[in-house]
Amino acid sequence: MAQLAVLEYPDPRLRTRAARVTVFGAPLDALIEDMLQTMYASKAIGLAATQVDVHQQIIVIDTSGNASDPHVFINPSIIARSGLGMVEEGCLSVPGVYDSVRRALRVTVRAVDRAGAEYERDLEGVLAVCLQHEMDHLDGKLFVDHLSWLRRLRARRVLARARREHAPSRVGTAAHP
Ligand code: K1U
Ligand code: ZN
Repeated sequence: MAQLAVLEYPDPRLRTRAARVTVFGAPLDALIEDMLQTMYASKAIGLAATQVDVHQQIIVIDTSGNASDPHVFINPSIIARSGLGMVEEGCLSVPGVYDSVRRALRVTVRAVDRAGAEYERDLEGVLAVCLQHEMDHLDGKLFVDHLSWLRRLRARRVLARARREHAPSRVGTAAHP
């Protein structure tokens, strides 16, 4: 298993629309294991393949808090939704930015599992919200795209400040003092 690098906003690869998975088997299983490891190591509750620069419709989610309930959604589509609420979200690809997005609180998803078998599942609460967030990634969309321009501006400032604070300090050389 390997921990994968996560793309960060404004990387244009995050805007790629993912293709449907058509080939199942060992390479897909290995990618899913790597995505789960990456999600757990990052203390996240979800991860879309887009975020690790793989542009196929694959999502992993585990909202248990103790890595005990992994869900895998391949080629997902939402076939029913109900209830609306404002829910605070974060994103590994937009580190340090948290804001509220209006989402359906209950959804029914149709997807296929690692073996290629189709299933339907009713989801609610944080699981439903996380699935919508991750499906946006597969469409090349980020949660900040749902915000007003003022809140997006604030998010960009938070990101810029975080990058300045985490940037390695420059050490001068004789040629470039
Ligand atoms: O980047 C991602 O897609 C993962 C993201 C998923 C997500 C979090 C909150 C609401 C919707 C979708 C994260 O897990 S970011 C990590 C984080 O900030 C968080 C972790 C647990 C609960 C809430 C937020
Ligand atoms: Zn995200």
